[in-house]
Amino acid sequence: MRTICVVYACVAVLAGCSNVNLRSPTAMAKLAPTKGSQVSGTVAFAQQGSKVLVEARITGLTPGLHGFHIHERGNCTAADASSAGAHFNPHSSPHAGPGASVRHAGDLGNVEADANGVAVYRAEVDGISLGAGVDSIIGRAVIVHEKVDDLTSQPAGDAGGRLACGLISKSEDKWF
Ligand SMILES: [Cu+2]
Ligand SMILES: [Zn+2]
Repeated sequence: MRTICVVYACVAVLAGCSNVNLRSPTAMAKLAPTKGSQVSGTVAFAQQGSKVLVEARITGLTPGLHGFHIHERGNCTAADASSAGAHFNPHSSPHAGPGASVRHAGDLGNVEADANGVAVYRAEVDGISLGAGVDSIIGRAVIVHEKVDDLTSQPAGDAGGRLACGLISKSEDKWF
């Protein structure tokens, strides 16, 4: 009984200051610049039913559109982030945009930087999850590119070099 009371107290406190469902898994990626880049940022993920809400804030960009993807390997160690591999593509689909019914699961489209080089991104994405199945993005990487993703060129939208890379990790459960 005592345990139950403690849990309720924690949930009540957190619910007051957060609109994220406490039962939904969340994950984070901290984007760090590749060699010669100034681009950094944070990406937050929250499971919302069968979709994942992706929210990002990225700085140090040139104004305009930049390709934004989940790549298959959670390895940002190479100076150019080539270690993160290709786009996350568990179902061997062609490259496309986030609105397409057939696409790489990791195709998040583009972020758009303003005149100050700051991009804010928010989208509900299907085909990925924060669970344990083949669609899971935990342990993979997020990449921001030099150029616009044209959403059609194969295999990666002709988005050019990799400006920042971040490993996707499950957020710590702070409420228990
Ligand atoms: Cu990419
Ligand atoms: Zn792709």
